[in-house]
Amino acid sequence: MKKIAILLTAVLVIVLVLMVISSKLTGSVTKAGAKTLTIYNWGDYIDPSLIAKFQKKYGYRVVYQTFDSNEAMLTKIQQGGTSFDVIVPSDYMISKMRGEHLLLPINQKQVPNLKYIDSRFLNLSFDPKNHYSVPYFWGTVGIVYNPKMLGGSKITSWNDLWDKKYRNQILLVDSAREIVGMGLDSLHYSVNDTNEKHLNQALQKLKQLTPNIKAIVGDENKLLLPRKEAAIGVLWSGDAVEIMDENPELTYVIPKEGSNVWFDNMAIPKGAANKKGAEQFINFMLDPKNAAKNAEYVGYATPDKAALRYLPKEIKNDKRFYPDKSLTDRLEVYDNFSKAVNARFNELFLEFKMSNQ
Ligand code: N2P
Repeated sequence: MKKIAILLTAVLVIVLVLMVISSKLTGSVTKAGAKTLTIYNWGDYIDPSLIAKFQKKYGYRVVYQTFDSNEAMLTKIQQGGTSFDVIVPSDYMISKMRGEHLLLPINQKQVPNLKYIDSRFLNLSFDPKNHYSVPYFWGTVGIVYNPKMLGGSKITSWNDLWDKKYRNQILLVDSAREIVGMGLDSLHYSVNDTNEKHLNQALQKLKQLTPNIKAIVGDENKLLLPRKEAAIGVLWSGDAVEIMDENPELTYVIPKEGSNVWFDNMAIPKGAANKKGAEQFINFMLDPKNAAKNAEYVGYATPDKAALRYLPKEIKNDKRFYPDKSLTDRLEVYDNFSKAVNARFNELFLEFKMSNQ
């Protein structure tokens, strides 16, 4: 009898040890037994109540991490080490990651809510059949400013920013592609221009903006601009919405020389530990009510056509943030650059930043 008890205890111990080892290996089962879903998204880019709702509905534990540029996200994925289930790259980054085989195909059968997405945002050149990406938000790069602080002056172009009267008034978003792109646009070149002569001209032009720059910042712009620490911000459209909600004195403009229009997308990276959960999450975010709630919270434009009916008129009819196709057709989507060109853009941005210190 004693022998049997010892044997049973030994078997129990072995089973427990194996369970612990296997949960460590898969990495996606928590001690409580709930599977985890690891999301890697831009900062300030989701209504937290939706994460809570998703956890409750599907029983997953969500681990949520953020990044502030496509390039930072890519580096982290390339390094490996952490396995993410859902990531949110922009258009050109989807092309790059597809090219590097860093994305898993999405099973569209698991994402029936894809039917709610406006066809204007489907089958775009970076993922012609949406096999690897599902639209999340879209927007532009532009200028938010406080006319009152500028004595009623109106800003309509990138070149207005170089006006001497805006000394120490500008906050720039801390992102190479956007700022080098602004330099190129101000010279009436394409944001995708890689001609070395033009890039140098853009750098020289950007350096001339230095006296007007107060700081180069990330999401802090959403604190500083409403508080009138600066009068002008170069940033992404939805951040302007948040800023204008805090302080209605500000307004947003897409500069007349042109700008970038971008599309951010949910995707599943290679090595995802919970692909099924990732597809459930993607589908959940496309549910019209959830998409509307998210859009209202973060301020960015939703590509979810069925969500629009749940959004207040002032939001969905605001052409500054929901520009018509006729306007966005005149804007540029970023090309997917080679490693070398990317490195060149980063280098130019760094040199520009150094001249601001
Ligand atoms: C979120 C900004 C993301 C917009 N704070 C640019 N892709």
